[in-house]
Amino acid sequence: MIEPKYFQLAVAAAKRGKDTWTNPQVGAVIVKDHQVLAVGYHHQYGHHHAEIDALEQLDDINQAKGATMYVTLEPCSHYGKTPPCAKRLTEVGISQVMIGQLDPNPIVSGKGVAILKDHGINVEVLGESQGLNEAYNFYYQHGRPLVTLKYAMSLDGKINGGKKERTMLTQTAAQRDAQQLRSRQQVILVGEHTLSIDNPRLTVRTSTMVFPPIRAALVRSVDEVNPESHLLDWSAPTWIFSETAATKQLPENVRVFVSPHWTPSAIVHQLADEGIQSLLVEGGSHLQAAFIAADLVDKAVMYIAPMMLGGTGLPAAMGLPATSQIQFEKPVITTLGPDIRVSTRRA
Ligand code: AOF
Ligand code: ZN
Repeated sequence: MIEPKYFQLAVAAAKRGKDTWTNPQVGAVIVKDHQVLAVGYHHQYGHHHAEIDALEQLDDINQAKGATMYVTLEPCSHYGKTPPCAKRLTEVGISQVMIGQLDPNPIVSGKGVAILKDHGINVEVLGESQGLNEAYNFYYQHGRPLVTLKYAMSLDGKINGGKKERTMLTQTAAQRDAQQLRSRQQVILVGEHTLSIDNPRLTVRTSTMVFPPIRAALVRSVDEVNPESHLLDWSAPTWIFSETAATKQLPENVRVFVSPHWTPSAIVHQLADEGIQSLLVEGGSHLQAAFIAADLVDKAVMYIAPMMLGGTGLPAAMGLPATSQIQFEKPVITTLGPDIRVSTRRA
């Protein structure tokens, strides 16, 4: 019988995984005679999987004999960076495995369960992601990254004070929150105007990351990118989507993708080919409108600052008439210092 409290423990452990990069966050708990013997999780991309980490927490590997493992994701069946977890569970004598969700990754999907069952292990699958690995699951379900639109605006819908330089609208708490949002993304994209006017760093400064998000920009010509742009510094990898190839030397952390006509759909599919599961579109308004028009918005996070910028012709949150309508779920509204965050997902 599945006991939810052990799953909750496994989910909490999974969430401790940082820098799992394109791998899922996974937690595992070993239980015997109503006692929790070990709790493990996937700490970081390339490190042990959660099941192995849990086995390593046991005082003695013989304790695994006849024990039940609760694991948030189906144990893997493939030889990747580490040998298959399902095989290891059969070797150490685990007798029951309670699984949160099947692994949507086709290299594993169903095969892990099959290995366990073939060895007489009793397997139950809850069939729930328990809120974990939203982008990972989305990627395997839809074959493309989960796209989140993020922007900050004034009460009158303006995103910039119009002096051809960056306007900070929100205060510290909202800025920190936006950093947290960044830290959960694999790629952060901006358009040409934002690149030249804001000169963003697109880095995560609230925590140190082994695999920081890749910074990306859509430009007409990579040769025209200001060599002083923060995006060309070495703090994280940078991908540039350009209509023309580079004729100048670029730093080694910069990759250029060339196509005569980049559309949101072409960018998203290029990212999918690169195995990218989550994309944050940070601005500016034209780029965001293009994603809406292409019907490529899965989530939206908007920060609203309690000010009106007034003015005529100031850049507004959406720069172009977006030709599609997208219905979103009832948003979650949070106050962050003096600012408001509205966050929602596609209905
Ligand atoms: C598990 N437990 O904790 C994780 C799993 O690159 P590798 O070799 O580490 O394999 C990555 C794949 O393994 C990943 O896409 C997913 O299918 C599975 N991740 N599986 O049993 C874990 N992180
Ligand atoms: Zn594994």
